[in-house]
Order: sequence, then C-alpha cells, then structure tokens
Amino acid sequence: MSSKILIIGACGQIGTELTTKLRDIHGVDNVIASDINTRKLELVNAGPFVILDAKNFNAIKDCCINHNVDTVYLMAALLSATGEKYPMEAWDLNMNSLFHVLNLAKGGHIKKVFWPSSIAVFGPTTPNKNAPQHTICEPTTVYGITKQVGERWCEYYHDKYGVDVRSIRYPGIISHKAMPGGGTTDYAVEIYHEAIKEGKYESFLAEDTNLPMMFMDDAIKATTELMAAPSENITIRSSYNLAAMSFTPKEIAESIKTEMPDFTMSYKPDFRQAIANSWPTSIDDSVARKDWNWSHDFDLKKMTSEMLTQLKKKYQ
Ligand code: AKB
Repeated sequence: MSSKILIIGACGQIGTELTTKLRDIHGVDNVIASDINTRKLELVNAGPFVILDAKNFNAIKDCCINHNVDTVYLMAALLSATGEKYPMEAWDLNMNSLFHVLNLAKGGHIKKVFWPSSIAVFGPTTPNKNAPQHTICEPTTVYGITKQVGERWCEYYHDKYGVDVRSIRYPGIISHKAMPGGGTTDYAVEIYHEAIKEGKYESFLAEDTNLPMMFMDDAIKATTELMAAPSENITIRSSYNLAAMSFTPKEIAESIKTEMPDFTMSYKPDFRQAIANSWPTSIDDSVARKDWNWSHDFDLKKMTSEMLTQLKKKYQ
C-alpha cells in the first residue's frame, strides 16, 4: 500500500483548502481527511474521510497504521477568542493532540508532521513592528500559551528524537471557502461576506487595529512548500514567522469601498480588542524567505478583488 497523508481537523478553515490542495498534488486517494464530525459533506464525499477525535491517541494511531499514513497535518485547534471562553478545553485539545502526533512520530509510526503555530505566540512585550523570528514571547491568551509551549515541544522532539516536524506561525488567514471560527482576526473574513450580503459591517475591532494577515492561497502555498523543502534547509524546528500584509479594519473597509462605494463600516470593539492589542502589527519573516524561498503573492488590493469576485458568485 502506498503511504498516505492524514489531515486532522480537515473541516476547519485551513484544513478544508489544505485537503483540496494536497489531493491535487498527491492524488485524492492518498490524502485522508478527518475531523470530529462530518459537518462538511462536500469534503466527506470528495475522497477518503474518517471521523477522528484529535484527543484520542489510540484512534489516531489505529488510523495511521490501518491506512499506512506517513505524514500528518494536525490542523485541529481552539483559536484565540474561543480559548479565552474555554481555557481548559483549549489547553486539552491544543496540547494533547500535538503530543499524540509527536509521540506517533517518535515511535516510528509516522515520518513527518505539520503543526500550525500562530502570531498569538507573541505578546505585549514583543517588538510591535517587524516582530523578529527569535524574540520575547510572552503571550497573554490561552491559545497563545498553547502555541508557544507547542513550539518548544516541537523543537524538543526534533532535537532529542529526530522527529521531522515543521511549523508556521500563521497570521490571520482570509478565505472565501470555509469560515474561520473563534479567532480574533475573523473580522477580516466576515467583512467580505457582509459587504456582499448586507452592504455594511460592524467590526468587533477598533478602526486603527493593525494586524498581520494573509490570503488563504498564500498560506496553503507556504504550508506545502515548507513540507516539500529539503530537511537540511529547515533551520527552525519551533515555528517559522510568516508574513504577507498588515492592515487595519479602516484600511480593509477602504479597500472594499474602491469596488463597492456604498459599503459602510461601523465599529463596536469587544473582548477581542484586548487580544488584538497584545499582538504585533507586523512580522519579520526573512528566515522563511531565506531557508525555503517563501514569498507571498497577495496584497490587500489583490485579495479584496479576489474575495469580492468569489463571494459575489456565491451569494448573487
Ligand atoms: C486567531 O485570530 O486566533 C487566529 C490566529 C491569528 O492564529 N486567526
């Protein structure tokens, strides 16, 4: 049996598009999508799918052995806003799922692991502009703590046990296919949907909140390129800084207005404002650019054009 790829959390915002891309690259039957339930029927019907609880070590192990899995993408997680509401659940899911996959790799059951980290590893004491690859990381959210600790464990498992684990600190990811859930950067996705559906949007972040963001196509490109890079090029085994653009709610609204002049924006910051305020406004990703030739394709203008074009097709 040829070796397979397993995506855990395949029905989430990134998992959905990652599954499609990996199936394009490796063939539909070689990529097994999995999630805790079958909420996304189009994914379930498009290729191999298993119901899998990311917190269940034996279930993941059995799946890997039964399907001859050699690479796991662990995309299941509770994000920053949900993590503040359910701290223990976030810790439980985010940490234990990572340990399960790292231990499978340590035990020789799988060969390669992708695990996403986040700009949430940074905190108020991190340099606010161009946050360096190696810098102070004092996160103030449960999600950020799980990602920071997870990064340490990834590097530890690589250094001590030779596990080939690779990771990216994703910024806010913007896409038109699957909705994000429970993140602080989610406003930058919701705004496009509401612009098309209602012509207006109320932002839960203040107008001048500048955050690092990226279009989904770039995030998927980065993920597949990092995983394809020769092992000797990978100098970071915790997690790579990755950047494309930074903008504020006011700037994304202005960008939408260039194509939809009647679009209106209002602001009603909630508890997510404090989370956003704790993160840097921009990221220095020069190490990723040097190690595996990372470069982004989408800026705000190009992304707005693509988001509005695709969402018009969806809603109109
Ligand atoms: C969130 O807002 O929690 C995520 C992230 C930046 O990791 N999108």
